[in-house]
Amino acid sequence: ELRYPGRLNCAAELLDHADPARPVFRTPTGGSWTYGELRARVDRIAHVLTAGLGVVPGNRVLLRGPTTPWLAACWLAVLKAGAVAVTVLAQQRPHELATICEIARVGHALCDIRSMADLAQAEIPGLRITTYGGDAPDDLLNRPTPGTPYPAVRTAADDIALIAFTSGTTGRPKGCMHFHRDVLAVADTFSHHVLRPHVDDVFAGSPPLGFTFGLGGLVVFPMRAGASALLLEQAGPRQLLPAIARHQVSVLFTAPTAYRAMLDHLDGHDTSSLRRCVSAGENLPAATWRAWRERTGLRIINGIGATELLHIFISAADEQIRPGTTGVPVPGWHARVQDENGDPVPDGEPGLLAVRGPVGCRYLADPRQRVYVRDGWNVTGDTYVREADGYFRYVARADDMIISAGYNIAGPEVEDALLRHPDVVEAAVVGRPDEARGQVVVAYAVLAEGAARDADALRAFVRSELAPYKCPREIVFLDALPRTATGKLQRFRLRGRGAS
Ligand code: 3SK
Repeated sequence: ELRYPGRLNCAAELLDHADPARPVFRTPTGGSWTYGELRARVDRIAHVLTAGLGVVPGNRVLLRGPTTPWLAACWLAVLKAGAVAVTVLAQQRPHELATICEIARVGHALCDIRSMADLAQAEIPGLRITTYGGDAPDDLLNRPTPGTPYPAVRTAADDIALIAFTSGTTGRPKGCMHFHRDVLAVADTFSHHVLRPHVDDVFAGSPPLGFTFGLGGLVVFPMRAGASALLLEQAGPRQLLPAIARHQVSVLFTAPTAYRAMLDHLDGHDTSSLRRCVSAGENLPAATWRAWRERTGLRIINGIGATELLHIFISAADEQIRPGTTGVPVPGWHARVQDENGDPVPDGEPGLLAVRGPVGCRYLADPRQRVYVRDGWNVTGDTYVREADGYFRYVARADDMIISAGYNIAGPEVEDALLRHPDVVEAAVVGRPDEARGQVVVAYAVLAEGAARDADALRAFVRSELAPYKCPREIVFLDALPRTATGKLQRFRLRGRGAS
């Protein structure tokens, strides 16, 4: 069991234990910050926040900007000053920012000068915005500071450190409150047991710091290990692949779609520095796992995480990895599959995934808390099967099950089959209401450049892979699938499209 002292400031913990001379953040242009430099910059920002801007412990501070060392430094400074970081995504639009600020009662914002337009346009009443990275004398980084170390506020281990927002794939955003100890707990469970990082590791990846997948993978995990991270503002497959060799990246965090896209551009790129490749955010199809293994020799570490639980809670390391499954509960976490009444279902049968561990869901003033947390279990909204030997296999999001003529069909299983076809780059499968059958299976597919849009041939291919009742009645070709800012597929938008 994890034990933390009653008084704990996670930012101070992350900053103070590494060798100050070692690198912590690198940038694609060759910039590098040491732990000592990071600490000095965090202290300067914390002085400005408190003495200059009047932020006091418990105040909520919105953080917005591309993935840079300065954004990470702002996040650490807010926490070191005992305030609460409210991280948002650079893609979030004015009305979303206004809703988040209203829910979290945000009073201050630190915003990269380049990400100001939408925040300014949101005209949030009472919000005091300070930019960073600009030339103005009142820019965060140009303000005078005492230049002395900033003593970390002695927060309690269960004081709130951050509020991470999730809209899931639809609906009003929910703010998930996380404690100082939670930040360390995700590093001391998933990262410690599955990644087993060491000081020479270089972390990199695509998820932004406004998504807890990225915050953990690119700031908390490397710092907890005294390692370093390459922070990329643009982190699509075309930027990631060359960066791996150039910066000797050893731990990679990205999503299944990016692994698939990287496979298409792998030729000529050296990935030999990689020793860990993490995939989360969505289900990882076994076909993608196998193709990556074949081309790189590496086993992708699949994982399921949630903003509600901060990071990954089911995964597997090294030889434990079994393609087509997510893995086993990370040490420190417990998981089971249960029915709608909260009763465990037998192994081998699908049901709702429920987890317990060092981090729990705490929605900020939101009645949906009662839906997510039932009897002390966090019910994630995913349908899973627990196999007899304890491995957890993803079936679908609970609302992605299609019931057609009495058959239960998991959309992701049909997507996996489509993705095994060499022309299919992305696929999404939903149920469309149908008078005779209740629902029929409809697939949306994105094809490789130049591939022929031949729906009949694709349907024949799926029929050769799966039972005929799972075969899509219709296949619609799209240029891109609708996704959230964090890259999750928005099936509800496809369900709303109707027939083409
Ligand atoms: O939402 C997710 O899928 C996720 C995955 C890994 C870590 C954190 C999160 C929120």
